[in-house]
Amino acid sequence: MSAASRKSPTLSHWGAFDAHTEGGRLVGVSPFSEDPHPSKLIEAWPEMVYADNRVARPSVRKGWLETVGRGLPHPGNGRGSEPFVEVPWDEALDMVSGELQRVRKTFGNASIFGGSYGWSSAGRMHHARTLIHRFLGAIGGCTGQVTNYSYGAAMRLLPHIFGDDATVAGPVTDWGAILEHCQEFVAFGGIAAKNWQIQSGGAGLHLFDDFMRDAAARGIRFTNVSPLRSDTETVIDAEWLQIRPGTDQALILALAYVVHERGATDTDFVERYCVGFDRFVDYLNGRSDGTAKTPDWASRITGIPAARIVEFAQRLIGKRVMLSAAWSLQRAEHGEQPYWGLATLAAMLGQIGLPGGGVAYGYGSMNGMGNPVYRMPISGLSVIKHENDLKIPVARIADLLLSPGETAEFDGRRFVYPDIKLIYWAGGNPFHHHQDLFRLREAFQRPETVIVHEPWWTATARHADIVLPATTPLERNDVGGSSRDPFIFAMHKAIEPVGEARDDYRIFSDLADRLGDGEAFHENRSEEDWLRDIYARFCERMSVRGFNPPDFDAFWQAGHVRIPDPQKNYTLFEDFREDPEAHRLATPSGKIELFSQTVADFGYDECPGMAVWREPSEWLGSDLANRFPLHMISNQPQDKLHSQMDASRQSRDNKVCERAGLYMNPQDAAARGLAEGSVVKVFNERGACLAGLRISDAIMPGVVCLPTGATFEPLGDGRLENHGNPNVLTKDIGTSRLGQGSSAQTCLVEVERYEGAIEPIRVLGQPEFVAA
Ligand SMILES: Nc1nc2c(c(=O)[nH]1)N[C@H]1C(S)=C(S)[C@@H](COP(=O)(O)OP(=O)(O)OC[C@H]3O[C@@H](n4cnc5c(=O)[nH]c(N)nc54)[C@H](O)[C@@H]3O)O[C@H]1N2
Ligand SMILES: Nc1nc2c(c(=O)[nH]1)N[C@H]1C(S)=C(S)[C@@H](COP(=O)(O)OP(=O)(O)OC[C@H]3O[C@@H](n4cnc5c(=O)[nH]c(N)nc54)[C@H](O)[C@@H]3O)O[C@H]1N2
Ligand SMILES: [Mo]
Repeated sequence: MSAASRKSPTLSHWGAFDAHTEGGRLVGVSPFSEDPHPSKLIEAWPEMVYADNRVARPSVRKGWLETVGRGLPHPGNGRGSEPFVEVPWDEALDMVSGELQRVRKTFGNASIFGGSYGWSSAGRMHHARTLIHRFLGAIGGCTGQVTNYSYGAAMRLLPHIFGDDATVAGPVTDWGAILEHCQEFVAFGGIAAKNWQIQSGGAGLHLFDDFMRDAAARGIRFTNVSPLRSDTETVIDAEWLQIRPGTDQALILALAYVVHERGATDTDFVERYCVGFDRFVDYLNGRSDGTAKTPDWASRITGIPAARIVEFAQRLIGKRVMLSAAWSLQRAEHGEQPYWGLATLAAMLGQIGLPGGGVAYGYGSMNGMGNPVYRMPISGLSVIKHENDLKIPVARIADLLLSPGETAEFDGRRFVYPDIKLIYWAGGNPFHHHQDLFRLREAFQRPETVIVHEPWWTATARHADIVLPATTPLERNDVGGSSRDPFIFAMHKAIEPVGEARDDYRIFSDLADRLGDGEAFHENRSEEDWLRDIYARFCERMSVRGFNPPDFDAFWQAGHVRIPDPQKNYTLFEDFREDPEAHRLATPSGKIELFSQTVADFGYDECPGMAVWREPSEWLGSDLANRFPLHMISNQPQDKLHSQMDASRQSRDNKVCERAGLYMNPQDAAARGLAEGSVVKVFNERGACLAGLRISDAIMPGVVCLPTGATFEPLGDGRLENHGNPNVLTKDIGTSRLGQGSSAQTCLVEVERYEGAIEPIRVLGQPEFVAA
């Protein structure tokens, strides 16, 4: 290595790695030496830090400078279509602090929307979303967001059933217990290998391949209940049960019907550990609503032959069964239902609390789900509490902006949408994550000012008024790790900030100083002070467990510390099963609530007090399917994290004609005369996007799949998107009034050959700039 060459350890949501630099420039990466199956996604870093779409300097939308920036009214348009003007940092910071001051004085802190949902980057200190909440808390507060896009509906539902959300948020029964004891692993939505590359907070270990190899060797039987075969494409030889999207609950109810009819319900279990089974049985056999949930009934809804449903149910009887569902299942209208249904079925089979059996949600959805239970005790800066504590359910962002003063319901409560005058976002990309993006685009025109911190010119940055360039983790020091991984990582700054980028911490510190709240935000601490503090708190918590990590300097030098592996496998609800009195659940009854009086009392017909089938507004059995006969799944992209790294070679190489690939069954393609590799138009009443066609028999007929992540590129002022962003098509409604989660998977479309002129993709470069 030459004198100017260096290797610096660091971490991202897609894995730990060493950053290689030469002469101060990032030239390559090598995976963390202890990771058995590192993700190739880390290879995108060198091109991403210098990508064409980096934000180089603070930038302000021209139309904003000429209106709100001069004390004139906001005309209600211009975002996302006007050029930017670059300004010096001091001017930009004065503008942002002046605007915050004006808005909080004139309209109050509740008119500032600082929910700022999004993944930010790995690293505990420089976690943008935490920092923005700390900053806005320090200056008097804001309107925030609760729950998440990942499993928001489940987060609210499951505490009513189990007393908390551990079945979805973890720790769940680990793979060790599953491998040793499980016979039948049922995976609704599969356990997609692509998703295991990712861990929020980053991971040193990618163990999925090893778990799958072991499972195959032990002959554990896997059933992939999904519209996509690829959801279990690994060494396991899973049986593929094709199901119409959004109909899983009908299948689950029919499985329960067969189990009960065969006298195989574990009555001891449902009596001793659960409440409400009788109410559920009345519904199951049709006594309460006139419809028995038979295999024939479910077959008409799901498209699965009745005989196959019977055979499937019989296979589960008398076996050690793990019932699992991907988080995607609840990202749909009535997404609460299949989760409640699976909990009920697992209870009927008497599996809950048995090693390797029961129910849990999210195996395969993210790297650490099912890992040994490390409970890595690492936490970053705290947020500052404030009086304006209204937090809307995260996925109701467009409703919030479009309907100030209106009342909405959420998990048994009512709240009123405040009138938002200023949006502040750091570490998230609503023009990636939200549904019905043309509606969001309209909603985003409403406030007077939109401020965004971003390393890259994302669609959200392009729809902002003031964009401040943020550093990437490679350009700062940090400490990282995830509760689901055994490592705490020293994240060394590898290169100087690119362009004029600054850390979010420094930006917020300067703003807080300008607003007179500096000390509350930064406590006069430097980056190094905070890193030592984060590490000291980690050491303190580990020493209570009898493990004494090395001192900070030794840790920093080594690059990581590994904490001990747990001594035994983990089984969720094992203690409750052993002694339901001593380990009462935090539900009103202390037991598993197959019927919840609390939920019933909310009076939500779409989410009553127990697991039921409710028809979604869009599915292959609805009238709308006559006009839009294809169900569109928009799953997580294999070649990036959400919209992050869309400009990388890995992401671009996977595109078809520069656009996201739309997967379609050969039958559907033939019926429409569509050719592999051609540009198609995907459309419904909400909008349309262009995509590149991929014909594949790994997807069932009647379903198309357009993974998320293509950067939103509207063409003109209409409702046509150029790049293959599925969220111009998805539906923006809550899962139910209970969960109010995202309903991204509830979406019918039609696909046709695209006859118009094909414009090049421009959104992965710079926006337009003009002089002031
Ligand atoms: N149709 C459809 N839509 C979906 C989903 C779906 O299944 N289907 N899934 C949903 C799910 S589960 C999720 S979690 C969301 C994800 O949605 P998001 O989390 O909003 O998506 P990301 O692209 O990860 O956005 C993170 C942003 O933070 C920026 N960033 C990274 N590091 C820093 C930093 O240090 N400072 C600052 N200021 N910014 C930084 C990145 O550049 C990126 O733009 O999408 C949701 N949307
Ligand atoms: N590579 C990569 N990995 C990721 C992410 C990423 O962006 N890239 N994002 C991470 C994040 S934030 C999250 S929350 C997790 C999400 O984890 P998941 O929600 O598990 O991931 P998805 O890929 O959205 O969905 C998994 C599969 O569910 C199936 N599915 C969809 N709808 C239905 C349905 O109605 N019924 C049935 N039976 N199956 C259905 C689809 O075929 C899809 O492939 O992934 C994480 N992992
Ligand atoms: Mo997510």
